[in-house]
This record gives sequence, structure tokens and C-alpha cells, in this order.
Amino acid sequence: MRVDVVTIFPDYLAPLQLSLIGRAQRLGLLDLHVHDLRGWTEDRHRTVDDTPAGGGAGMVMLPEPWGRALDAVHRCEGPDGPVGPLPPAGDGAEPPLLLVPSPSGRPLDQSTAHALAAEPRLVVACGRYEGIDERVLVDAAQRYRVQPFSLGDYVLNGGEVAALALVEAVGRLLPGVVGNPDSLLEESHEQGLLEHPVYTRPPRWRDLDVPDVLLSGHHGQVARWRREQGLRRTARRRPDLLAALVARDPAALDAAD
Ligand code: 6GU
Repeated sequence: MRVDVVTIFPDYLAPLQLSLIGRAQRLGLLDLHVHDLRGWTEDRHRTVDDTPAGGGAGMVMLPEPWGRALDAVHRCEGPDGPVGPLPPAGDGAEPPLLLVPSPSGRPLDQSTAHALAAEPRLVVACGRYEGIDERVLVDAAQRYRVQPFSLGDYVLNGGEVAALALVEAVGRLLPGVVGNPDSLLEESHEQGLLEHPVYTRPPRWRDLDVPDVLLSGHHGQVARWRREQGLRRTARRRPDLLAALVARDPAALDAAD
């Protein structure tokens, strides 16, 4: 998968060189390109923002640099020309997805992460300040599938942290990135529920014991205990998830045993 991120703070994305996602890039499983939006400015001060039309607080990102950036990145070019292999897309292929981090986007969830992991190409446009001039997204819709997304109901200073979260959530689902793919199946949100608590050695620590059942060697009982713990935890912390699961599949909770 190819991912292009456009931002005025390319250094913000540096952690993607670490750990699993860094390794995925070195293995050629993820082709990540981070671009500095200011590379597409044309004035001496490399200006990317201006005051909001209609007045009010804060600044809005200018359409011109964004328009040039999204045109170039669509052709797999950075500010200085082509980067990486040419577009995987040919005739009949869907236009690339343009993901736009925004507190007013649709909240990202695990099923969306799976859908994104099946795409050949993602472009992420990180806004700052009060956001990007709306006409940029209207114009981009001519050659991208534009998808604003949010991390949750709180406000960040810009899209970079959301881009980090997105690339990590999607990147770890790409084939070969996580060593043991079975470990993906049991995680929180994969079955619409939260995961059960986990323990390791030693069996007693600061007067606290690992639950006996986990040391019993009885796989059936362990599986039942985990399912029940996951359910309890979901009911307590995220009753909304439980309600949504039962609404989708009224028999979802019957499967126990
Ligand atoms: Cl994706 N962007 C910004 N700026 N703030 C957010 C967010 C995204 N998700 C939650 N808050």
C-alpha cells in the first residue's frame, strides 16, 4: 500500500519510522511518503493560511497550496517531482481515497481500518488552525474519494496525530506486518467487544494473583472465562458497543459455550 501524508509539520510523522510500522516500510509492505505543504507555496514567506472569510478567531488554510499539493500527490509527485513508483491505478480503478482528519469527520473505527487496509493508495491531508478552505475538498472530489474522519469527540490542534493513529491502525492490518495474524483476531473491537484482561508471570505479585483458571491448562474454561470477562468489561465501560452488537446481530451473545 502507498500512503502519502501532506502536512506543514513533516517531523510530526517521524515516529512512523519506529517499531512495527517502520519495519513494514523497510520490508516494502508500506510505501509511506510525507510531504511538506510549504513546498507548494509560491511566496517568499511560504504562507499557508489567512484570516477566515466572514471574520472570527483563528486562521484558515489557503486553497492554492493545497490545490497544487493534492494535484501533485495524485500523480505521485512531491514538491520537487516524482517520488516512489508511479500510480498503481490504471483504467477502471477507483480514484484514490483522500482522508481528511477533522473533529467534524466520521469517527474512525476498526471496521473502517480494515476497509482502508484493502486500498492500494491513501492520501492524508493534515489541516491545522481552524481547518482547510472548504473549496479544496469540493475540488479534490473530482479526482479523489474524499473522506473526513475524526479520532473522537475532542479537539486536537491539527491532523498530524490523527494521521499517525490512522497509519498505525491501518498499517498493522496489512498482510505480513504483524508477525502472528492470530493475535489480530482477539483484540478489542475485532468482534465488536472489548478484550478481556491479560496477565503474565509471576503468578503472584504484590499480593495479587493471576486468576486460577488461566493457570489451569483447561483451554475450554480459559476461552469461556475470557469471553465472559470481555462481555463484563464491555457492559461496564462501553454499553454503546454492546447495544450496537445486539442491534446488528440479536444472537451475537448466545454463542457462549
Ligand atoms: Cl482527526 N483532527 C483534529 N484536528 N481534531 C480532532 C480529530 C481530528 N479527531 C478528534 N479531534
